[in-house]
Amino acid sequence: MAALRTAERVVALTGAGVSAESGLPTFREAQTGLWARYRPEELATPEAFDMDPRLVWEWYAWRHSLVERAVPNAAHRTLAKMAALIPNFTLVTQNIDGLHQQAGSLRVVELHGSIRHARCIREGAIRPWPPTNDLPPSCPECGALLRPDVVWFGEPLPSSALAQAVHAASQCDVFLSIGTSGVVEPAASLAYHAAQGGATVAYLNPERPKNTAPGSFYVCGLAGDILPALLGAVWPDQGVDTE
Ligand code: BJW
Repeated sequence: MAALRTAERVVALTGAGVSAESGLPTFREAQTGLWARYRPEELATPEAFDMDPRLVWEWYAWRHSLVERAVPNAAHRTLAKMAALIPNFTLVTQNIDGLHQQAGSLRVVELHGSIRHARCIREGAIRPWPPTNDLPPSCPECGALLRPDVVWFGEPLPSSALAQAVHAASQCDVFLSIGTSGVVEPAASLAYHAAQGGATVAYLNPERPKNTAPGSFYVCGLAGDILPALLGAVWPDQGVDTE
């Protein structure tokens, strides 16, 4: 907490746990209903899309419908407030749901893309999210298949987003890893870059992530509880978000 009070450069890396309290399932928790028989890791791959684009689109169409109904929670709102209080604050997210931006965070570094748009597999052009009554959808310009504009396993992350995240992590005073299991690379290594650069690293999660950076701290709890409490403790005049 003392480190955060005096920090000039802070990086927050968020994962699916930050959106859990907005009603969005985390990536690795059991899926429900129709989707209970599939592992997300097997659907979020270029191979799955090549084999059965309709199935992969149906999964993303379902998730898109959840995202459209979701609203930011106290964790998203608190991170947006922190950005205004810390001289150099970088919010890096693995989430594709856009809830940080909806909560008022500007300059969000999206490592894994966004479910808000689609992309033409032939030209790479970004297209609006298509109507999902006839799946898989085609590019309105060239007729090739569209895909969700997200990063699947085995695909490179957007180079500028990754470079920004690595740079910010290597230079920061405090690195907060929030609501992520820390199993997916290269996002999981950002905490190690931060620790190597001398930052105080803390993991905020209801369960201890598997690989934690040397000398790091672990705070057990839900993001929607811990982050407002942290904000209230470090900046008492900000009040605590209890909604
Ligand atoms: C709460 C909570 C509450 C619950 N409050 N918390 C090095 C070693 C080994 C393997 C690799 C390596 N480097 C690369 C790899 C391969 C691979 C990888 O990491 N594999 C591992 C699984 C072993 N990585 C890649 O393939 C990446 N690409 C790459 O490296 O390319 C290199 C390349 C270069 C040049 C040419 C070609 C290639 C790409 C990774 C893309 C990941 N994509 C996904 C899907 C995105 C789209 C979508 O959402 O559908 O991203 S996979 C999925 O995992 C998704 C997530 O963003 C990501 C991380 O998941 P996250 O957020 O951590 O979620 P969960 O569910 O795991 O955890 C949630 C946590 O929240 C839990 O701990 C809960 O307890 C907690 N929680 N409620 C706070 N209320």
